[in-house]
Amino acid sequence: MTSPSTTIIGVHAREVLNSRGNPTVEAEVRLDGGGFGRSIVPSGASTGALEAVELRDGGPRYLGKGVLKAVAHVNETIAPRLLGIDATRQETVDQIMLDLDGTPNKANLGANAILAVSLATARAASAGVDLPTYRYLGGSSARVLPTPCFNVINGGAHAANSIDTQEFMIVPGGLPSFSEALRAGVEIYHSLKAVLTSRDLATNVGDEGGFAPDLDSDIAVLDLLTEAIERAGYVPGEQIGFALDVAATELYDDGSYQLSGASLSSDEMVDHLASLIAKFPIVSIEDGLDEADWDGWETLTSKLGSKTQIVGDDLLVTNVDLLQRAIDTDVANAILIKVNQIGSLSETLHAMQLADRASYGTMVSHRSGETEDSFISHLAVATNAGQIKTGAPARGERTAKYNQLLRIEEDLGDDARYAGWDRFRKFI
Ligand code: 2PG
Ligand code: MG
Repeated sequence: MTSPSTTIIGVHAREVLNSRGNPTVEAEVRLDGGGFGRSIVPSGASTGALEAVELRDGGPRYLGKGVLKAVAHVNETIAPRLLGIDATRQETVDQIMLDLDGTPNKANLGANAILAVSLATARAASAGVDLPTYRYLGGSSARVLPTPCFNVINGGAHAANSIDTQEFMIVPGGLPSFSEALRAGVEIYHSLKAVLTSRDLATNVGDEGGFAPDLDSDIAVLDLLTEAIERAGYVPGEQIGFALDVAATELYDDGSYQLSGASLSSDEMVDHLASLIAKFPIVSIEDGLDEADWDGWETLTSKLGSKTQIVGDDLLVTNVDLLQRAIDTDVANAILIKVNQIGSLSETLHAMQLADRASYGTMVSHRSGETEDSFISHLAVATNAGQIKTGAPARGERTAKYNQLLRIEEDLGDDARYAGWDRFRKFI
């Protein structure tokens, strides 16, 4: 019996739209044995300065946000070089593209061009060997359904409201399975809407599907969420915890942090976060400080790192060199994983492997500008990451990921394990 052939015979890209109505790159890869894979690249709003370059056309078309250059790079430069390569050799495929680009940050071809092909290759290869993508990438040990962190209140760069902290997430770690956790998240989301309505607060939503009312402090938001959780019949601190993404790089201005009308030093920010942890069951804090404030991050980690997860996003941008620096200096204890921050699947997996070796947590993440592509759901299970954040349990581009996790849970059957609180330092 011969094995199915996984040789690449076609690579094609086109311009499509993301959830913010901006263009993005979609790529397709075809194999000679019939395998086919497609992927679409997401896009951030609160981006780290050291992220790989998202190539946009400029000019009047789509207000400068067109991606025809990146599309042409796939069709004219990348495609001819990948024909004849075995799609199951992901490292080879990615390395060919990195070499073609030749820059440290993918500025020539664009990380959007490279990533689209990288992920489509993995999809085509899994189709070529007739395996779901999570199993193809993760092998027989892939079976952990991640704990979802639902971003139910949006602020910062993701909403036009008065809330400075970017994301307030509810974390149903105390439920027995992923599907039950999802149900709890949905029930609390609807309960939150009722609480907002009863207070005459707006129920419009931000970029990630969470509500975007005007509230004037982090405590006011967390009090509201506590009420919503209780009204839905759940117990905060037992079944449900909180996670924050402060996205503090966006709040940092001229040496201080502008939060809820106050101007705070780095130490005062840490004190503020410590006071929130003391009052609420917070299991994770992402980007509590600016991406360049490495000294502050050391203080943040030493003061709060034993009590809660400290996640580096803009600080680490899914980059092994920055993660190594964090490990060496005892900064953070978890890394946010965003495929388009680094721009290829192989490099994403390298960052996750390094994090694992250093006992850093890994939270797989969407972007605020998303698409119907649910690759990250497969990635989270393949790597047993144990955590995912992909917005509120509402809006199609967010539910696409949660729905894909439901399918994977069903596919795994009795083998499925729910991460629950496993990956968190819970409420110490
Ligand atoms: C973040 C992300 C995703 P953006 O900061 O973690 O929630 O936002 O995609 O805008 O960078
Ligand atoms: Mg973030």
